[in-house]
Amino acid sequence: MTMAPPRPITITPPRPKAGRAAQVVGFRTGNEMAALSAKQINFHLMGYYPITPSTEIAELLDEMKAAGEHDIVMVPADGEHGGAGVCYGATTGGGRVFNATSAQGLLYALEELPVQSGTRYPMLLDLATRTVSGPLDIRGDHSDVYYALNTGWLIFMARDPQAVYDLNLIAMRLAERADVRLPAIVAFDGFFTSHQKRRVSTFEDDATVREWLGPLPEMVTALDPRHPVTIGPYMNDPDLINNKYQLKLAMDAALAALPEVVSEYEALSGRRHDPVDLYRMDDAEVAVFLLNSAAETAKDAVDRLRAEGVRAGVISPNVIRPFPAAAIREALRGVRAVVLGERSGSYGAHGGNLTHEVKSALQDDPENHTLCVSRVYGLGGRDFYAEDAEAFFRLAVDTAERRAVEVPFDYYGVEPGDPVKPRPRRGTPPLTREEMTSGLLKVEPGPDGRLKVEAPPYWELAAKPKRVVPGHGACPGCGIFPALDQFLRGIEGDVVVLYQTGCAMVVSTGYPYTSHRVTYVHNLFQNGAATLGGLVEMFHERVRRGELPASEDITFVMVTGDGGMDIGLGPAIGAALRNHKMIIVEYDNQGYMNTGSQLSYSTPLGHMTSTSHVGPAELGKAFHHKDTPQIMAATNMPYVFTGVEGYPDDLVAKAAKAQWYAKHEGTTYGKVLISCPLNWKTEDRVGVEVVQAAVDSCFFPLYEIERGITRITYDPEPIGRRVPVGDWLKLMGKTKHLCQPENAATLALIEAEVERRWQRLRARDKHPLL
Ligand SMILES: Cc1ncc(C[n+]2csc(CCOP(=O)(O)OP(=O)(O)O)c2C)c(N)n1
Ligand code: SF4
Ligand SMILES: [Mg+2]
Repeated sequence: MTMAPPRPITITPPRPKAGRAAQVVGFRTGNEMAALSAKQINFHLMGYYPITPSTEIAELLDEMKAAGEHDIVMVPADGEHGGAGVCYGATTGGGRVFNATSAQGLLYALEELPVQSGTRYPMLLDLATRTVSGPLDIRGDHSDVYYALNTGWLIFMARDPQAVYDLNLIAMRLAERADVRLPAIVAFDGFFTSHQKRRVSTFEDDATVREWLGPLPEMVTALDPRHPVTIGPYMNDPDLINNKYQLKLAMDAALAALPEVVSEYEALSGRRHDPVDLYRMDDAEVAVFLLNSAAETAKDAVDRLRAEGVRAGVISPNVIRPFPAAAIREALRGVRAVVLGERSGSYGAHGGNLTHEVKSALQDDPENHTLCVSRVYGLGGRDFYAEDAEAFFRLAVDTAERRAVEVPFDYYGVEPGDPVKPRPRRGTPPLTREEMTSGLLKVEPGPDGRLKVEAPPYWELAAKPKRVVPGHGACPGCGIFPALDQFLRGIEGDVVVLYQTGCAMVVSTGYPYTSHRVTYVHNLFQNGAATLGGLVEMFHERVRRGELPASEDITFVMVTGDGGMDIGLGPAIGAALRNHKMIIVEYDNQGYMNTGSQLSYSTPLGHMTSTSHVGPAELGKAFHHKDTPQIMAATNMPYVFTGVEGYPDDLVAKAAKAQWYAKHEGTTYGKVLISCPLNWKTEDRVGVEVVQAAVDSCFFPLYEIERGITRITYDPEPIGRRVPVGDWLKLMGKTKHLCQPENAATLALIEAEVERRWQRLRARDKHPLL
């Protein structure tokens, strides 16, 4: 069947206001400007996932949403891949869509980006740039945005908070043009721009922004049943190359239309953002080519050098897709030497990506004799001061004087290690298997097919050394390490741990130091289970091949936060279904704490977080907490448990069982509720009390599922300790509002859900087939 032709598209070109619009002056960061422009555009939807340093954008928009300041549907995705999917789906529904991310977030979403551009649905993605892992570093460079160069998205570079705002509006206008229809990225420097306040002007009236964009152009939509369409059909040659050629034509059209859009924006705002920002380039003999905030720094250096008589200038594109090759070629016409500084390498390519694009632009001008020197600088947020810019200019001057490029490509700012300085020494000796084997824990299969654990009172295990030594940077009152320590005491012998990204990982390692006395591996929190699964299989294979001694006996433990069981749920389920012999232990603090207290899917209904605010138009998190133990149990893994620090004997016995099953049968999983004073807004010392109330209210029941059979290991009811859910909620700052009479309906919903899950658990406890 051939596809029905889509409904003809009619576009009403938006008409800009004649003359300047009223503006207000403020003092804002790049993230604030991103959020404000999004609010003023009043996107239909934002799909997002938190990642530093872009997280604030969603947080600010959520705060505004709670206050009723915009109508954007805020969709907290389960990861950036999901977020990009949410955005793509929403654009096929014909509305305006927004996303914001950084670094790994962009990379995790990357494969969706060509889907978006290939089907030509415009949207806006704000990228607070950050270096790509590994190693993990949250500060800014351009290694993330460079990955997007081949995705078919327009890419704008915003040098300061004002440019973030302006380019968001320019990008949307350009992206929605009938001859362009491409998604757009606006990239600004993580922390340098995302978090530093600058003086800015913004349109006083949101209507000005909406008029600037005009009505949403009509596009092929999935929401018109009378005109059914096929979006994203399977496509072979010769059509595919034609499709890609159309993308190229759209980029050409964008480049051609940009000056017009820029001029119209200038008429409205008084600010001009040409495709290439040129500073004192009219008569420049030497120049530096830099993106974003570093270019601003270099302008100061230019003024100093000009006073010395050096004819220096700065070239800095405001857009890199489409690449303004002609404008750059033109700007470099009379320049004798240029230093091309890039905040990202392209390993093995003898220069960053844009070095080659500038060189190829110059190649097309037979008259051009500019000498090009390429330097990678400022990786991982390394500062770039005016002195660094001056060093670049001196390099350009030197090159011009020599009339030759001495070192065409190098890294700038690399510090060789000091060979005299002693290497950091191991603070504590490696643990021996003997000292980690107390011999006090006995686990054996019982007659009913379930394991019998003989364990001493917890205090008798206290002699066992800690596998994580004190000195880590967890907050006072944090429950992570006390709970993990209890759990790990139930595990005998050698352990290899894998930590997914989260507080536990961040506060316990910081190159060149570590708090771990056992071998520790990190992988990003969407993929730890797969990684540990690979390591486990390698271990067994090397033992089988005789490459490792048959006596080697290691227990593999993955430590994850609750957030890691959102974004990493698929790989965790995959590991469980493949049944790798390992333990997954989740510490649940009910939020993404490492990135500043955003909601996770384990955050319960109504709880306040930085992405689930409480205000006239929003009452905390909008959906119930994820029942991760039940999800994992559905993989039919041999052993699932829940635990808390307050019941050490219970937790140790469960750890011992988890170890037995991980050795003999396959994957086991446990969820441990830990106190987090920061997220829960409690005093440091009350963590145990709050966790106890969570258990006694049956919000967090203690139980295990062993070979499919559920057993409640602590029942507060027969001993008269059951308390209402409200008694737990009133203990935390993040939930106090739920105890107010006006929020009784939400409290009732939470109570009903807790009760439903508890009664189901009790039924399962009583009936082995449930
Ligand atoms: C792909 C990707 N997206 C987002 C992030 C940012 N990030 C790192 S840790 C984290 C939250 C972790 O939450 P959780 O697993 O609950 O651990 P916690 O921080 O609460 O200890 C987030 C959002 C990232 N590093 N990589
Ligand atoms: S934010 Fe919470 S989980 Fe993270 S270290 Fe602090 S108390 Fe612990
Ligand atoms: Mg968490």
